[in-house]
Amino acid sequence: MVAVGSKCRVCKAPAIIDLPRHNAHFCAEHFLELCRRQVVKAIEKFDMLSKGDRVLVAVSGGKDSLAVWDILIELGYQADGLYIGLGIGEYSETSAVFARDFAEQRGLHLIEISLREQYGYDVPTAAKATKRVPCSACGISKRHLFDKAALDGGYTVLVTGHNLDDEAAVLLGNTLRWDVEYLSRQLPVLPARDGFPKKVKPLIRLTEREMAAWCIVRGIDYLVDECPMALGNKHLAYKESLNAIELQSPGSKAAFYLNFLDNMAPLLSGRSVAATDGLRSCGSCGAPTTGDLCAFCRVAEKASAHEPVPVELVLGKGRGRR
Ligand code: Q46
Ligand code: ZN
Ligand code: ZN
Repeated sequence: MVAVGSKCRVCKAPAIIDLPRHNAHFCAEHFLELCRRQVVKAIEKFDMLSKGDRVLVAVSGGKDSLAVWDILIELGYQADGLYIGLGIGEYSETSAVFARDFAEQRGLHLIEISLREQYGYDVPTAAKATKRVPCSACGISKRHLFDKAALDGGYTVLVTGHNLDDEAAVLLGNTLRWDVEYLSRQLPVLPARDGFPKKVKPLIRLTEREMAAWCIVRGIDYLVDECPMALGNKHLAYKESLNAIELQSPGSKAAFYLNFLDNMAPLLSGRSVAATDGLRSCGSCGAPTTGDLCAFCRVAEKASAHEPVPVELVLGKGRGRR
């Protein structure tokens, strides 16, 4: 991770990581400090959280969501975790173990929801039954259950572990299509509104590599494997393209996304035409929707009536847009 003999920029102790975009090396202690500082900066700048908030962290068992939960607890926030069993074969079984172990070892509260046990379907079956790409069926299910768990549990904010790489990749995709609607909604904070909790992304100033390093230094075991459904999707290709640019020109990725937030997002504010008025209650679950039934209930209705589909049948079909 770092050249032999490199020294920490702050204390001159042997470095454990080099961060080309900061043009510096760091020891373990000062690397952790830098990560905490970046999270605090994001939280303060975008008014994401206050100490009185009851925080619910969406936890997947991967590095980002466990790291953000860990950092928020360290920073003194009151934060519970939420894990959703998506039924994606071995990937889901293993990810659940990492999420549970993390919570148990630290005495934290983890809420668990199983799509199959509680709603009678899983992501592979939903993909097949609704003829959607798996990530689209998955996203609809996760978003609905995150919102519901946050509101039912009386949480004031829902936190997700989206990092700088994730957000920059989505931004690249939206920019390549000049998708003004998506661009105008690509913000690190979505305020609470009727039927939706406030949603925030405190890791937007930290990269995937930094979050992996955070977990290693802090002794957090996480699921390294990507979801098998993500294989071959455009999002990964965008990440690779941005990494190639970053290698040539360190700091480009952060500038691309963070300067978008500073310079471009304000120009787009108010451009979203997504229906915010005229929402009514879903006839089945009561969630806000434009139709009679919300997207989740439509997916759940079809998928739960379908015979279970093994994960291998729908592998590598790619992810929908966010
Ligand atoms: S879990 Fe679900 Fe992701 Fe897997 S099926 Fe796609 S959306 S890739 S973050
Ligand atoms: Zn140091
Ligand atoms: Zn519904």
